[in-house]
Parts: sequence; structure tokens; C-alpha cells
Amino acid sequence: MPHRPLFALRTSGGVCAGEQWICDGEKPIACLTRALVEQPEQNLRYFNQNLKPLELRQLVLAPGGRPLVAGVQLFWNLRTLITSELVDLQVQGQESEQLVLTLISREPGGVATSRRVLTLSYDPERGSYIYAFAAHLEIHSPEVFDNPREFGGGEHLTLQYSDPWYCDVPGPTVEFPGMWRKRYTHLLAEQGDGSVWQMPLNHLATGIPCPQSFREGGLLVLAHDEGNNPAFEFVGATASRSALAVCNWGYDLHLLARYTRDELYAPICERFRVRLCPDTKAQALQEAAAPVPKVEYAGCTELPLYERRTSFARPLRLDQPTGGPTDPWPWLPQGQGARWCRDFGRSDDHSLMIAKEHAGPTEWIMDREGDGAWTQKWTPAIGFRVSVYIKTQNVGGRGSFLALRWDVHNEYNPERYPYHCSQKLVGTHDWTRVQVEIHGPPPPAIHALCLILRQDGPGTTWFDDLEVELL
Ligand SMILES: [Ca+2]
Repeated sequence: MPHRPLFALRTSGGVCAGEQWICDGEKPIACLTRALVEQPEQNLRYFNQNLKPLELRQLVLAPGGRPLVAGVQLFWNLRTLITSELVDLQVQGQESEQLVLTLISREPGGVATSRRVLTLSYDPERGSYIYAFAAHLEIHSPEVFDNPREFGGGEHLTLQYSDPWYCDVPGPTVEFPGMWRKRYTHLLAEQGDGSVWQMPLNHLATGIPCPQSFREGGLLVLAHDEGNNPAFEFVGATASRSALAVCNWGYDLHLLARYTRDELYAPICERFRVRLCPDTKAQALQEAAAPVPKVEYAGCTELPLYERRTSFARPLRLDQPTGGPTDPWPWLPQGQGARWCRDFGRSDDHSLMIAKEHAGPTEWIMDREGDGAWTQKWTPAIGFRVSVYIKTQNVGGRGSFLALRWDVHNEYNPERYPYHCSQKLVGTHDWTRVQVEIHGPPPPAIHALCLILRQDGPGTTWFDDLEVELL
């Protein structure tokens, strides 16, 4: 018997105001939310500018399936302005095979009004729910955007119609008890020129050129988990007008559309669908995909990946998906003379090295240890004890050392927290173990701990056999 859907928007019972879920029969398949989003997600996802975002969350794409898309934003990001204020919600087709939700929101200053229409249906051939979104926008004061400051001499203005993100992506950045399963390795897309684009998931490849248009009806697919590959489908004129940007935090997708000056003065509508991509299609896209372009960071095509106990021997290859059950971040060189040493170390042939003649600091940093960077949850009692072995040769200045620092990433939140430093080694020392601790509660809005290996002065330093212990 083919599945017959019976959709409804329901309010669940609760202590006070209940949650709103779209249901298929008795089964909840997506949550309509306008809840207060706290730190660190508020900072990282909404730039502290949209405290109660209007979103569809935990989208199930097949009857009986698990949620595959964690969130689809139902508002417009108009440069620095957002249609953040909910005006109305209209529901049609309750208890039917096609549910239509119309969500009206406005930019609080009165610049624009958004009318986001979700039409939910079921495609029995693909065994997939179809979440069809129409993102209408009426700009009441186009002059706000139609000026030299916003266009900057270009012919088009870019506005963001959604910023969706996935379930289970990225994988956990370190191994820990109770961690979720890593399932995906690639993003694939059918571009406007007919070619197929691929991006390996490894945090650093998000810098490769992303699609600047899509084939009409083209797909953007997260792959490869059998039977569970979510797709965004670009409908009609939206396909050629859309560009994609991918954020390395969690591979969330910035869906952007380009407009001429004249187009800002007329009603705007972008259309996209969220649905399952058949496995055969995902495989065909992978086989047809153009090669991954060279990916570099500070001249490196591979970097040592972060582990809580490391000899700095394992590489993160920037043009490939990360293997294994985790999705780690790499150690990053900052400043002159930082080199990943592949022929010398304490217990093997790998270490992190800084060698330079001039004064001042160079660092190796890893700034993604923490529950805002996909590890286990923190409590206020969190603390870290970190140790590393340091070998120095003729180091002058303030010396070589390990440091820890609470860390927050966002232009709206300056990095204001102090370095907690270990013993500093000046001169020439054989392998010497240094250690430093940092104790919670972390300051507000903090999402991670930053680990720093620093040489402040001329000379040569090797760092090896790092250990991170949660207290
Ligand atoms: Ca080593």
C-alpha cells in the first residue's frame, strides 16, 4: 500500500505554550519555531541580530525517517536588515494531503515585508515529502538598497532568502562517549552551466568557489548516506539567480539571490523545494562531478588535525573529506616561520615547528575545542588541563610556551579573553613538559577553548605530544 499522507499543523500540549509541529497523521515531521535562541548559537548563526528566529526545524523527508534538515530559516536577510518580526500565520489544508502555511514577517523598521509560503505534499514515486517554499518579498523602500553604498559599483545586489543547515553535520570534532554518528562526506550541486560541483566536507574546503547559479530544477545534495540524502531543488528563475555560500562552522548553506536595481522595485519571489535525493542520483552526481580544485591554507594543502592526544602525525588533506568517525579541525599556522615538521619529533617524525630570526610572536593555534564546536556538552564546571613537550634552540625574546584562552568567533563579539600561559622557555632546552589549566565557568557567549603554541622571539621551537584532559 502506498503511503497516504494526512497533514496538519498541530500544537502539542505543554506546561505553558506548547510547540507547533507539522504532523503526518500522528507522526510529527517538522517543528515550526520562533523560540529564543541562546549562545553560542545566537552569536554563530544569527550574529546576535535575531533573538527569536522564525524557522522550520527537524524536517523529516520520508515517512518513518529521521530528521535530515535541522533548520530552514523562514525570513529574509537583507544585508544588515532582517524580516524578523512575525505578523501573521495562515494555515490552509488542515487534515489533508496538501498543507499550506503562509508566514508573514516584516523588517521592524518598515523597509520590507516577507510572505513565506510553505506547501507540503508527498511524492509517492520518490517516497519523499516535498517542502515547497515560495519566498515572497516586497521592499517598501528600495532606496535603502538602491544606492552606491550597497551596490558598490556592481550591477547586482545580493540578498539571502534562507540559511538552512543539516542534521548530523558536521560530524563530532573529537571522539567522546555518546557522540553522534558521522554520515556524510560531500555536497554536490547541478550548476547553471551544466557541470556538477562537489565540495568535500572537511571544514577547510568551504573556501573553494561555490555555485553562482543552478540548472533550472537543479539539485544541491548532501551525500552519501543510503536512503537519507537531503536535496534542495531550485525552481524556475530562482535557479539562475541563486548563488551558494557554505559556512565552515557546520556546512550550513547560505542561499543568495542577485537583483538588478530595477528588480528591487517590483515584487520578488524565490522558489525552492526540500526533498530526498534518490541514491542513484546522488551516485551519478558524484561520478559526474568536476575535480575538487586545489585547497590551500597559508600555502599548505594539508595540515595536522586536532586530537586530544596527538603526536601531530595525522594530516587533514584539505581537498578530501575527512575519514573516520570524526570531523576534526586542523591546527593553523599564524605568522612567519611556522612549519609542520615531518622529519623530527619527540617520539616520531612529526611535530609543530616555529623557526625564525626576527622578534615577536608566531603561533600555531587550534580554536575549536568545545561544545560550540561539536564536542560533548559543557557544564559551568568544565575545565581543561593541557600539556605539551617543548624543545627550543637559541630562543630569545619572551620565549616559547603553551597557552589557553576562552574563545568566541564573531565580528560582533571581540576576542577579549586573556591568555593563560604555561612556563616560558628561553634559550636552549631539550624536550621539556609544560602544562596549563583553565577552569570554568566559561564567560558568556563562549563557544570554544583556543589552544595556542607560541614562540615570542627569534630562534627555533618544536612542540610535540600534546594532551588535553577535561577536568
Ligand atoms: Ca610527534
